[in-house]
Amino acid sequence: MNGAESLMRAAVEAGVEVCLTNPGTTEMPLVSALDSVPGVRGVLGLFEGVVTGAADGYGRMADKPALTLLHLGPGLGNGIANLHNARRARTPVVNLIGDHPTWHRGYDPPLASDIETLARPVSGWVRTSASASDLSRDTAEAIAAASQGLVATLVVPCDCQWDAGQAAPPTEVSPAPGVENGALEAARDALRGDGDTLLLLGSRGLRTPGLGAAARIAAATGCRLVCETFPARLERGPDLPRLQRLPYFPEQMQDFFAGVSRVVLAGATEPIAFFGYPEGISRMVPDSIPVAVLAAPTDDVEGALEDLADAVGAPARVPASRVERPDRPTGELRPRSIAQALAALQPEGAIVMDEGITAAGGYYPSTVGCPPHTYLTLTGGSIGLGLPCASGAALACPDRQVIALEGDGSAMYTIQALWTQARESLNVVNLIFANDRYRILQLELRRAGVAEPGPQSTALTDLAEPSLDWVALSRSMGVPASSAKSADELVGALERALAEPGPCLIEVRVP
Ligand SMILES: Cc1ncc(C[n+]2csc(CCOP(=O)(O)OP(=O)(O)O)c2C)c(N)n1
Repeated sequence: MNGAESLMRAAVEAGVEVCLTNPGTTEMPLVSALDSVPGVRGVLGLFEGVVTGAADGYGRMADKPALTLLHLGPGLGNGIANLHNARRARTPVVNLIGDHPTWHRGYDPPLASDIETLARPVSGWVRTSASASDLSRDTAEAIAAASQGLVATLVVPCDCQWDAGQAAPPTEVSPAPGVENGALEAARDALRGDGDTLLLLGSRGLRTPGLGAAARIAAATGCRLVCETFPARLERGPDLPRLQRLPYFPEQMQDFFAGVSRVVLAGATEPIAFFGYPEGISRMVPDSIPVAVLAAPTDDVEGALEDLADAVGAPARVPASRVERPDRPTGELRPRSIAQALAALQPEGAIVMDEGITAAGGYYPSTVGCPPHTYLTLTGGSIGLGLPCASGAALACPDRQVIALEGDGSAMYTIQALWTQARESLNVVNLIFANDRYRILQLELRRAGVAEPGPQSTALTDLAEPSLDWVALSRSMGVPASSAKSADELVGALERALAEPGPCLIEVRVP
């Protein structure tokens, strides 16, 4: 058994099943260990942003890490934008970064760089293995660290992969910590106060058990249930409470908090403006509104919500109130009709990855009446996550229908994900909102007071020259595709796509 094989065995023993990779020469022993040690499915991504984004989607849905296997500093560098999103989502991910043999690094060969320094801003755990005999223990520890909701990065020099390795037992994963002393009482007292109290949910508070407890709390206290603007993973469905979602723009968020008496945080952090503007506002909850922290995102949020429900004397069960699904839309394509088509057709168990930017704005409110589904969003604002993340979710949940809502500008960052979807027969319907522009940036220009953008501002936010042919792009990577120019065409294309297994792309020609 060489070091690479000992690493792969440690991964299998810790329950790892998938290795997403774009490998190179320094990863060859690890690539061949995927053959000699059965149990880990190797999946090729044609760009590292696809690999890391898919690892994020996989980890969010599987609740355990996938491995990524990347080629030295440049390979990691290409994957950093989506590792940033994974870090913000607190997704378990284990990066294995191949490096030159330990005795070769000092000569500064062309591909040498400071890998740990590249890894640190996106990783909660970083280590470089010192010898082959350390690889299995380092891997077990990386997996245990990642399982706490971290990106863990292990740099694996090539000689450590090919030298003789040894087995190590799996490392125990400690359970999420309980909440701080006094947190439960503070939250309970806040919920007993008069006025409009918000229970702001995030992290595991957005899973079914946490939402069930939150519904009980709301039934007992009359508080409003709210979720973060960009949840990593939110369970939705007719038996779950309908959460209001914090809006995106700061002025909308300020309106949202106007009249609120107090806020209780359960797995969410205090809301901060996504961007700072000249008004100089960062904190979205005004100073006059007290904020009680029931549980931090990494705490046992579900347990804390259950305890809080009991502490406020909540009923054991809260009856669900049903909402009708809309009819299929007809006529012109508009953001509202796109949302309505999805609300009418989205199947039970769907996993929806939303990187639709401006065209998907209506999706969340329109789909309250849909059967149970999971909602994933762009946690770190680094676009190019949607298609990879949807692919990773489909790898984790092959029996579920995945739907990617995708802006055309965002899609172009990691469009190679389509090839991986085709090769792995992933059940993803990709909706590309083809508005031929970076519409959000055009809105931002207007918000910045630019009434008439100049030629450069126009050119730098416009994608129409030349226009992208999404159907051709998709087909070239093995994914069947069609185009929809009206609501009726979208409904027809969606119905056909949802009836077929495997990936498919619909170019949605947003006016
Ligand atoms: C990695 C990264 N680069 C650039 C940006 C800046 N940015 C935010 S949204 C956006 C354009 C999104 O365009 P599209 O996906 O077509 O959606 P639309 O705005 O048209 O709805 C850009 C370039 C970003 N957020 N992340």
